Amino acid sequence: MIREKLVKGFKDGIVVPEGLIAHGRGEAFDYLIGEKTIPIAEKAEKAAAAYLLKAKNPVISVNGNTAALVKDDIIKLSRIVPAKIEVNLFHRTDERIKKIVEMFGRVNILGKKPDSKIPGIEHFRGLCCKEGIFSADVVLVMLEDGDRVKALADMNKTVIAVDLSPLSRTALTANVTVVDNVTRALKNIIKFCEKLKNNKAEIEETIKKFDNKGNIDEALKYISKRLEDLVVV
Ligand code: PTJ
Repeated sequence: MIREKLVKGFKDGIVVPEGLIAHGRGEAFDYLIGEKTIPIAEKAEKAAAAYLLKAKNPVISVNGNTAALVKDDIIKLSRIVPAKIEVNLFHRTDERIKKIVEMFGRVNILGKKPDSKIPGIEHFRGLCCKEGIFSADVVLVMLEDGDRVKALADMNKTVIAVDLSPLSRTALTANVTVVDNVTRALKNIIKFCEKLKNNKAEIEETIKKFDNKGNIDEALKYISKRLEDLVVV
């Protein structure tokens, strides 16, 4: 079903060919973690919810793959936080931006008229909106390019990344790395937002306790142990 959604997105001009390749890479890591949310991902999802709820101007960044796969969950999450949504494409064309904005129907989406630039990122790839990503304190990115995550971190933003590869530059640069499939991750982040909303003490405690580097190490250990357990001697 996930593949079919992406293929349809590709045929409709929402997903780029590179998005299909990226998905294949993600699937390989998903097999390695057993195609389920592993405990360390759940920890990161709770931290992601805490950071989003604490933020003053949180923004959810949307690309072709995430529009095709998890549009409804993005809308749900944006309402519960509440957070702005901005279409921000790596392979940017006005036509794709327009199509993705249209997919979201009446929901207010930024990105159509960029008026700012992420410093250090090549012109088209760095375009963004002043009231959205440019001024955001917390940005949620999913299936994102490493350079852009580094550029956002250099702007002192807290970056939450959903990326199935714990080895990607995105995963290693983000402040909160969620090693999970975006199709499961958003649902879990929504669940934690519902739980943490109005509980300031638990939000603070979750952020204080979260150790991203330790969490990524645990993800690698989990994969390694799983492979060892799968070996039939
Ligand atoms: O729509 P655009 O123009 O913004 O382009 C989007 C892509 C995805 C093509 C672009 O951002 C890109 O090239 O991304 P990368 O650098 O290929 O990184 C994608 C990362 O997402 C890889 O580390 C994959 O393992 C991971 N990934 C792929 N599918 C999923 C995933 N992570 C979570 N859930 C998935 N379903």
